Amino acid sequence: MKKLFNIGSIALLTSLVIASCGNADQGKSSEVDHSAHTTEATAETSAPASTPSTTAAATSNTITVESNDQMQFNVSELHVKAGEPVSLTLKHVGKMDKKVMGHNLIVLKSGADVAKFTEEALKAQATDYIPQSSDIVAHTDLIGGGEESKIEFTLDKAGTYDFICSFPGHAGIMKGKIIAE
Ligand SMILES: [Cu+2]
Repeated sequence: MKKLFNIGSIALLTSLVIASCGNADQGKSSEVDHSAHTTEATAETSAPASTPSTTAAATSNTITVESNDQMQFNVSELHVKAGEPVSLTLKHVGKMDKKVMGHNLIVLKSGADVAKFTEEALKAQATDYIPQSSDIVAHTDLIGGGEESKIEFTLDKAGTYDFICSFPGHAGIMKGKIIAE
């Protein structure tokens, strides 16, 4: 029964330890310390409970990705189910025109040469920097501030797929991975 509380109580115990460090006048602080150490040691071997989960989005085939005037996507890793349709909406939450700070989101085939693709994209100004390429799984439109573009696609095979914004100069920062499971 005691083990059930291990994971959930790490944060509490940590704060107790911190509190006890700061409050030397607390008579029971050493007692708390001992239990904290024991619990932490157990938790370490049982589960990666303290792994940060802020960027690891839950697996979902309905996705909204935001892009902004600072040349950023708000996510770098997406998890979807393989073999099922994915509905992805790209939003530009900034204000700048697409000619200056345009964004798109291009999903590339697993194993595609991203650097090579990015070079090809540079030459494709006439088609909003979306080149004729067999490496593309799906792509949104190029959008500017306040706009959005929605696409649907299916990643048939489990694996890792790169996504980028192909607007000139953006792919180095505006990139990420879709993991199909
Ligand atoms: Cu961009």
